[in-house]
Amino acid sequence: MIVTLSETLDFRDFVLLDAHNSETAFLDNLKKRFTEDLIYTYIGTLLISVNPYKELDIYTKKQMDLYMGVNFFELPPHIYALADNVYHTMLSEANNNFILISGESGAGKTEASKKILQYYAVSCPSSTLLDTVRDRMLMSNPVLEAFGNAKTMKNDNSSRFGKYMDIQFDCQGDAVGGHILSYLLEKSRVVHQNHGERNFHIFYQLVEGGEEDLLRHLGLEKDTKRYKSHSPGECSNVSSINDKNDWKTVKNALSVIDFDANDIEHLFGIIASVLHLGNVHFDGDTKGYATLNTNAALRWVSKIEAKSEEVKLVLSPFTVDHAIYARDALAKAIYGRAFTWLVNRINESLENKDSGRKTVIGLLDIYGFEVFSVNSFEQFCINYCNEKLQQLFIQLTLKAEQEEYEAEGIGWEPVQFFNNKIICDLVEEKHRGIISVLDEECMRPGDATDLTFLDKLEEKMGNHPHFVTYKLADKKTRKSLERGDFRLLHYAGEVTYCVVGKRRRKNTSQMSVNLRNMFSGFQNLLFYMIYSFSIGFIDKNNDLLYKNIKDVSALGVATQFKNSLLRLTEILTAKEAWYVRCLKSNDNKQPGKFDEVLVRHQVKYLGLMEHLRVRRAGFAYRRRYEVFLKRYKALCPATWPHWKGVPSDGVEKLVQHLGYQPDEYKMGKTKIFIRYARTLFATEDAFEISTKIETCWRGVQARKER
Ligand code: AOV
Ligand code: MG
Repeated sequence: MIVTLSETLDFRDFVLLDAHNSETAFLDNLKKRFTEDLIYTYIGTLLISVNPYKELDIYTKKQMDLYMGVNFFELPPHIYALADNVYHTMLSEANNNFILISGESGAGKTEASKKILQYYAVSCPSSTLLDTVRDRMLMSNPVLEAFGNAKTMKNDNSSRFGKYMDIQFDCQGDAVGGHILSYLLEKSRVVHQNHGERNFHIFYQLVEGGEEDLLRHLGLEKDTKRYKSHSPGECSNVSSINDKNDWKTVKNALSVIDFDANDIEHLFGIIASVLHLGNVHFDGDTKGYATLNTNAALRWVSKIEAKSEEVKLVLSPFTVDHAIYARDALAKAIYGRAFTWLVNRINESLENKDSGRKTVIGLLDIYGFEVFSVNSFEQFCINYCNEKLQQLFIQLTLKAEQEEYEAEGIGWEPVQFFNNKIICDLVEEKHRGIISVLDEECMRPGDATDLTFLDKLEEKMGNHPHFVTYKLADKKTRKSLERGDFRLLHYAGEVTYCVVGKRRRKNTSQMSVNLRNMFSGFQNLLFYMIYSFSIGFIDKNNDLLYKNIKDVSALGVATQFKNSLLRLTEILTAKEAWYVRCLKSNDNKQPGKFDEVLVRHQVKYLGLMEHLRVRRAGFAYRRRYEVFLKRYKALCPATWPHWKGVPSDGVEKLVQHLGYQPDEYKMGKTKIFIRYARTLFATEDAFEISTKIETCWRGVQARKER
């Protein structure tokens, strides 16, 4: 298919436009396209997607076929075009790639990542053996979503864990395996949800959709309201969610991923035991200590595995509050471990044991930036993670891009941008950042409390321009703060974090020293629970169990998370990056509504205008001389079939032969830089035509010879 130049010069790629570079024009264009259900727009090869909140007829097999192997700019912008372009780059350059999908909560990241995976599943070459891998990869989604997603105030299917998935391809381009890394699951949701939110989907799916026999075996009733771990969210029914159907999907998916009946029984045993555990009730005795009477819920916990006598415990000398805390910690620990086991188990089923050379496409879909009326430790971690990804984006596009021009000796007027490194440092810097202070306070024996933690923060970072505590609140942001809160001025907006009673506890998680002592009173129950429900992810040796607990407590949760993000950044920077920036169209999940204020805010903080400026003033495309020459050498008699001289001279000959004007390109030290997409596009068209002519000519020759 050949498209004329005038057809390509529309608003679907901001870089192609010369005059429309104001923010208002940018938004007008997005809005105009959005109202026509054109949710995708490019800035060069970066894809912007605006959540339509309605089903569009653009994800059919026919659409996939349309985009397969077609030049990036030939067809209207689409997530399939990006997926296809990444795939072909990977194959032609034999390199590793990743797609960074970002945007705030509810912007459409998870949907985008699923569409990309579906595209590869349908469009890549296939064989019977590989069909299994591909089915498993696809089916890992509903399973992980069931256990790791939940309804929040922002999104009915909000990812409560971070996910990075490598899809591995062999040199023929067949998808041959995969691997998933998961990041910090929001375990606290198992025992508490804010009003209007839900626990993880799987709990409702099991209770609503589970077969009679299974529920009887697990001692569950078909009434989610009976389970205390589901309140005070109190919103088991959500119109956009069909738990019964989803249960069927998940059961089917588990069997595709090769979970046997035993695995499934254990897995749902755990889910049921977490539900029962939430119903375990403590009474206070005459001295105020917690007693755990024979309790129907606990009986079920022990009966599910039917391996033990009924458990009867008297917890002493812990108060009722402590006992509840320990119970919840246990529920979170069990669920967290089950989730880790699930990810490992899926990874086993996706593993490709063949040692042949593979290249990968990585998909990063994490929890988006979020601000609720009350924000606690989880939001702190999630928003910090988003700062890190924004920093990566800045590093790779705005910073590295401008540095590359300098390194290649290309004349360049720098484009200013806000670098959020200052906020990342505030959170993560060694010995000085918030996480370090948090760890210090958690590890400090004696009188450390949430308020001493806040005082330390005040002392260490009170002067930081992005940090506000209650003493300074009025001066810095003119908005007051409660004693017990602090505020961060994130790249994407202000967030007030509530510290008191939450943060430190959550950082030490379930495994603080005090708690460990408390667990010794709980020993039977803890050991029983983890021992009897262990399904391979915990050593069944009692000593090891305690060693395990001790190790976990040595590093704060936030520090572990920080380290895992550091490793993720290393994984990503070793690959070629592609970007999908998802925008939320409105805050009410309303189909077709474009809230200009909301979208403008996102365009601003995502740095899209700066990105466009760098792209427009700079060069849309760059290719190493060797790569450029290899692809297009047939277009010039001087370079065909081989160019024997220095590659840059060959490229110069080639582009002059093609009629490139001086303003269209620059020759760097190792690469050619092409200013406009249309230039490369025309070259690519010429290449396609020449390939077609050559194919025809070969056909004619062959017929003649016959
Ligand atoms: P998120 O992943 O970015 O939020 P999702 O991908 O879950 O957001 O999208 C939220 C909802 O928006 C989906 O459940 C769909 O209803 C709708 N939606 C998103 N993209 C599309 C699309 N391309 N077409 C139609 N509807 C769409 V979070 O995980 O909360 O950060 O943490
Ligand atoms: Mg998501």
